[in-house]
Amino acid sequence: MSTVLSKQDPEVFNLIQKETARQEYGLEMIPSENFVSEAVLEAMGSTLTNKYAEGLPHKRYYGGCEVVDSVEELANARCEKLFGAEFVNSQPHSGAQANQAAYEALLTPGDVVMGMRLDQGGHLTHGSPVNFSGKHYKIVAYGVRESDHLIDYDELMHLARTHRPKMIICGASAYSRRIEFDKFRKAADEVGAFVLADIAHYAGLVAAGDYPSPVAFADIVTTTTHKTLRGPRSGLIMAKAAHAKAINKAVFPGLQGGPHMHTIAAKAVAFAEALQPAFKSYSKAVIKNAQALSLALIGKGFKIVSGGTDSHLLVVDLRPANVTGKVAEQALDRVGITVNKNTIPFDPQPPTVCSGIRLGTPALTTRGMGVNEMRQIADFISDLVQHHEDPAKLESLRADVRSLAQKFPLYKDRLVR
Ligand code: DSN
Repeated sequence: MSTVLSKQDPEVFNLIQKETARQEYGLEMIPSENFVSEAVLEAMGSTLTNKYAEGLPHKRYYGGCEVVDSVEELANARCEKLFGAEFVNSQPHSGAQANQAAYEALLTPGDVVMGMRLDQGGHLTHGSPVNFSGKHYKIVAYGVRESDHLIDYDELMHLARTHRPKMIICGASAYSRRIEFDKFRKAADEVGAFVLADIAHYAGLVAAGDYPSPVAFADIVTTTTHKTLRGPRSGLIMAKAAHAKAINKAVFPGLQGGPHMHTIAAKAVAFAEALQPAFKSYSKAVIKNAQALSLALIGKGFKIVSGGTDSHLLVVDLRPANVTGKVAEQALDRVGITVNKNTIPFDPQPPTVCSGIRLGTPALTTRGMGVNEMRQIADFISDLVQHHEDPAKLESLRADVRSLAQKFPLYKDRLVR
């Protein structure tokens, strides 16, 4: 394969080759990652990266925006259709920026906000003290019940009545069960709060109708576009029309400068892909695979947080296996299975160690793997956890992982060898 980049800058070309090979020959099980189509990659690598377009379609601060105006309008229209949203702003560079814009649009620094605890499945931008959200707003955190690891809606209601937040955030990055968005609306209505639903993890499943949609219940819905939605690395905001003006102002000039028009084009491509019937089958397969993986791991003696999953991810409690999340993540990395260590609810370990790992099926499902492969992977994980200090076992598992991955080619044509 001879490319302009390989000749001009072999150093960067070779690093990209290495990463492509890592993705091709390993098993990607981080639930927030996926593999985009060649069409999405092409739009990302297009001439649109050259264009400044601060402002909104037909109201820009730069000339020459007639083409990118059409790109942004197309992306917004496709997104509105996909989710049934009243309003879309597709300019946020990523999920954290989308959330920041939602805070800016609805709140004043110092306001009380409720969000899910990070160590029980929430997200940094939902009120962590090390994030802008926890620094600039008064955060009241809710969590899950210790008995079943499900969101404690009674606690949520009680906290809302006690603290009278201006905004309640729902959404999570390590919660495998269905979120009852109507209950968040009810709690918010009782105290006059806004609802922000962050569906970064679930967006693809929501679009396909396989996970509850918050669109009818939330004032603002934010998401990334690169997880289950399988688009480029980016974000977006949907909302009730009444919030459109405040959101537009918060994104630009409030927080961002020029929108990344090449990424907005790639989002438009991904939305069109998600509107196809094949995406519905994909979404169902993602959940079926996660459930099969969960059952197979339970069969091997592992504990799964909340006992299973209704979505694309599961959190494995490794305490019965006597290893920490940190040790398991590193050992899995050595054999080519990529995961991340994760706290389990009420974790006795610090977040740098963790008692669990978070597994997801969006990426493996994209490359065509199904239930049989999930059972095989559960065997790999179980074997590895038991023998993580045995170099010969690690070597043979590494070969098994590579051989399974090779049966499901991904970006093979992009590899030189
Ligand atoms: N960092 C993402 C995740 O891995 O879940 C959330 O933004």
